[in-house]
Amino acid sequence: MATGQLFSRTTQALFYNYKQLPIQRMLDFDFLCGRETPSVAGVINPGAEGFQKLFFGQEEIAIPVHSTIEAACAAHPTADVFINFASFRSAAASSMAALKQPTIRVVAIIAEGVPESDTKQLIAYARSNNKVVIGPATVGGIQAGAFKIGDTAGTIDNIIAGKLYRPGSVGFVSKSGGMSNELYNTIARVTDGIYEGIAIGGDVFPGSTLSDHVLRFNNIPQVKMMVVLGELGGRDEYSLVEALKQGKVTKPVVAWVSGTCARLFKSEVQFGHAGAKSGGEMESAQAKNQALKDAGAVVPTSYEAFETAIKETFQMLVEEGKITPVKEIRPPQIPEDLNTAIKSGKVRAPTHIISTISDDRGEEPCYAGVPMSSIVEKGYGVGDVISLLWFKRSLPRYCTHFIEICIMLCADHGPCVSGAHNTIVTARAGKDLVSSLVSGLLTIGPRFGGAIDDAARYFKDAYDRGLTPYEFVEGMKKKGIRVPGIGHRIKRGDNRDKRVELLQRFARTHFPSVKYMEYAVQVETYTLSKASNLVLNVDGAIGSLFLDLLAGSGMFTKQEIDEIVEIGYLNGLFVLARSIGLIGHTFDQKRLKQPLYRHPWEDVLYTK
Ligand code: Q5B
Repeated sequence: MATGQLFSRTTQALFYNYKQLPIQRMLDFDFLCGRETPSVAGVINPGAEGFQKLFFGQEEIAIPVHSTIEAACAAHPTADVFINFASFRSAAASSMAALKQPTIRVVAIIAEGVPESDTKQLIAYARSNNKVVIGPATVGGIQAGAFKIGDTAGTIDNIIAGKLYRPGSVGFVSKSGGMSNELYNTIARVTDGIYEGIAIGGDVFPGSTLSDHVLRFNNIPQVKMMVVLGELGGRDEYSLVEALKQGKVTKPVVAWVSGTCARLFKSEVQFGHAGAKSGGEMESAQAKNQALKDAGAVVPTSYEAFETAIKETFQMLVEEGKITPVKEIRPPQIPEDLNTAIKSGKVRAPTHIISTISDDRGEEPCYAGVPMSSIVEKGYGVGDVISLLWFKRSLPRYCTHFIEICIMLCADHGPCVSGAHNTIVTARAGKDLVSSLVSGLLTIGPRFGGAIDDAARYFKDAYDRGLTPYEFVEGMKKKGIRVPGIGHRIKRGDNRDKRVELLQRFARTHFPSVKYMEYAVQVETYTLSKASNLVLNVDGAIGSLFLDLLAGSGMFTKQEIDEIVEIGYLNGLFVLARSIGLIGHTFDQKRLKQPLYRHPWEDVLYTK
């Protein structure tokens, strides 16, 4: 294994498999340490490309996402650490691919359960190519104040408590990632803190060993003493014993091998890690602790005494003048995520949208407070749903039935009307359903289908002001405004619109009052006396009848009626209804495989 420093304050990593939380924790650590550049240069997310937004301090940054390891390495040639968050199934292949990249020097493998034969191949390749593997089954490692792998050291609170935002004098190596978090705190309490900490992982064959890192720490001038936390099982600790015996380790080592309790069990016990089982006396925690002690390490009598042993060793080095404890600094405050702060009640934030008609946050969506299941159980129809979502109340059945009749009667009026024509031409131009539908809907307006609101406005105003049909129609003429709801291209006095008759018949039977409709009929009688095409059309019938519905149902205040008419809800009925027909025309044209429409020359008057 290479000797000396693995990381620095400028080290950058490539992160394999996009995991928002550990990447954000790395970037938060960077900010805490006052790094100038983010420690994650890029993300490799197989099959995906683009950018991921993350925070670097208070600022949002866009981290590039690459679909392959090769592309990421080519784009970020100075990023020499590969943090592998692949699953145990693909971790070995992706780690080998990374090791083969000339720019990658260190590979950290987080996954547990990587096949041992695969790990052995990775180790062999790394050793013969002077590269370092940390893991598998590791949380990673950290160089205090410089660089951190993924979730190492846990939350920001833990990192601050462990003073990991600035370098200390202790090199620490452990098998367990969970216990390393504990030890970062312990070491910070009794020394000037960690310089570097590595969790080698709990597998039987770790990519790099306890002694690999101790020997490396021995070459780092800033590291003045080492703390080692081993565990029962395996013989890794004996390579450290050998190194100590051979005098290769010149700095004090405080060590403890956990798992001494294994002897209390009658049979062999497998602890949390794959490698943590005592195969025989040599692999027991007691034997390894004794061997380390005999080789010159400071080994306490129990885990409880570990902290004191670390403290005494550190104080001895201070007294000998070998350590000048680092000066304490105050780390900057990491801005809290808005969602976390809101959850804890620390801040309040204004919302950007207000909605009063529906809510999908509960177990089932609600329309104006009515759950979907009630809508189905009570046998509600489309009219009831419109009543809830448009008018925010449950209207009586005759009202919702009237709405449904309007929808049915206006669903289509043949292929020759403006909307259907546009839709047909668009569908025949090869456009999709939405484009064909929208092109038809865009024709709905003051002349075609979109006169319902204006009809309601003008009829209401005229009726409420007590104008006679004569005064109303002539008044409109003087202003140069056509009476909305009156007139049709093909309907005449002697060929009335059947839809108007049907709507009027329903209203006369079910509505408590039809005063606005009767007024519209009187207006029609007057306009028909002027020209036979000036019939009350479907827009005029719906407009006047909806005024009767609003006024007669007793469900709306006067102000609410005025607001509905002023905002203009009623063209929505035609838009909704005609969408049904326009969708039908689109399917019809597609089904008939109609070619591109071209209007015939003969049908155009070419003139100068
Ligand atoms: N004149 C609908 O006009 C139409 C007059 C009027 C006073 C009027 C016209 C109009 C108001 C808007 C309206 C909804 C453009 C119609 C619909 C859905 C549909 C469609 C379908 C479906 C028809 C001839 C003479 C002129 C005009 C006068 C006409 N309307 N005077 N008030 N309202 N109505 N739209 O036939 O003296 O000769 O100059 O704008 O309610 O869209 O089926 O097709 O379901 O799809 O082209 O039913 O009435 O008549 O323009 O040749 O006028 O009558 O001033 O007088 P026309 P024009 P003058 S329902």
